[in-house]
Amino acid sequence: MDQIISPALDQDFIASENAALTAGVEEDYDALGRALDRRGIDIEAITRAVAAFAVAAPSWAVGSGGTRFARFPMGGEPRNIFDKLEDCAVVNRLAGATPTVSLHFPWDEVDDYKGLTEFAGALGLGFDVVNSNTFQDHPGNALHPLSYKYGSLSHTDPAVRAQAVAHNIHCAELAAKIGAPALTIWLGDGSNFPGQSNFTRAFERYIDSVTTVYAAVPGGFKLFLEHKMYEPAFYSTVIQDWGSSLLAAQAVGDNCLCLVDLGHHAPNVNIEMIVARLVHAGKLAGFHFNDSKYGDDDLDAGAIEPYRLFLVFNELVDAEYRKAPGFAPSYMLDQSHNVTDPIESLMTSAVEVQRAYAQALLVDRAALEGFQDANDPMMASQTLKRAFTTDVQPILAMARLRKDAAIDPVGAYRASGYRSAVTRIRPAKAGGSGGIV
Ligand code: RM4
Ligand code: MN
Ligand code: MN
Repeated sequence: MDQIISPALDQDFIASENAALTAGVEEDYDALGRALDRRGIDIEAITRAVAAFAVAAPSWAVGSGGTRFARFPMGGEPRNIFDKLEDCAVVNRLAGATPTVSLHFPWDEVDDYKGLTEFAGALGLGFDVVNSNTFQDHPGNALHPLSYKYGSLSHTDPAVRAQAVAHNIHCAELAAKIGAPALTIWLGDGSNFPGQSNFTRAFERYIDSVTTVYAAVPGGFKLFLEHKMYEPAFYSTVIQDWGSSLLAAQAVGDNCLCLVDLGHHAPNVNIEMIVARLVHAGKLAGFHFNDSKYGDDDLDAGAIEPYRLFLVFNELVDAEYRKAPGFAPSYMLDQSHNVTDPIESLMTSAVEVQRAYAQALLVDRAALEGFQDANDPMMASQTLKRAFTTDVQPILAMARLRKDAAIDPVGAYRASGYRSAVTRIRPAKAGGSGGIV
């Protein structure tokens, strides 16, 4: 394997990039500390919580994404999971918030998982929840001889269902090899035309298949069901909403939970309320963070609706504050980058997710509860707005500085020349086909 010779991973380089910015960060941090102190908030407690906050990077997001129409490859695209991990290490090194990577199988399959885990460990990375893939065919893969064109876990043909079940069990086995705690199942099963599929029978077949997977995985290992309103199916999707997801998770068992991908809802859906309902049901698996204006746009977190991201975190911090039983969501990014450098986008998203968390930690929960009980909507909404409009940038920068990450991750990344370095090492991939990766 070629050796990356970029300074992006080098501590001295990051320290030298930080040097010119440190005095400004300290000054802003002290000023914010005094302002928060007047509100009865200890800035150090917030900074510690932010520094401890982590969100997994998706292995599939470090290459250029595509639209349905085209894909425009960039220089230095990762050729395999090892290259992807190197890119993810840069994201983590500079932004200091993504110490784990979420793998996608069979895209990321290798022969030697011990070697893969050691390779990741040497880059300072671990593994988070893994993902299965029965939303496309895998030509040449002996484990997938049958086509998923008409579905997978809910397919009418028991042989295709069995193949999809076996793949998910296989993914859980791979997860165990790399120390990943759960498997997320998202599938494209659905229909394009009214009448094409029987809603009830397809849902029952799906539950039956997931129950078979669940019975085969070790106790304590979790299955996350990911709903998505539409795409690739454009009329109906078997697990199209949180209601279907919750019904299925409840039917399958205690360790089967519901994963919320922010881009998988109709516009205007109140996602933060879905979060509250899943917390109530003890079934919130976690998130795929991204942002969107229309559909599953997979834009950077907080790029379009930062207030919505804050409101989601407001529910999460509220659950923490109320000590909701069993509350331990997994956080992952899930994005596709068509016009930006994926490393820059992933760092930006990680920072935005941390920002929403920091803002939500600033909400005066006792005051909010008082305003809610007193039916004072003006003061209640102002309590949220006050937290949201507080500029927490000095907290985020200080948390990064203390972790030896970059105060300005994108600035340091550009100064490092990493993209040009990997472009020299990794030959450009030809091709202009559409598709997610
Ligand atoms: C889907 C969904 C899944 C992800 C794939 C690549 O839309 O969000 O989580 O695994 O894309
Ligand atoms: Mn997703
Ligand atoms: Mn998606």
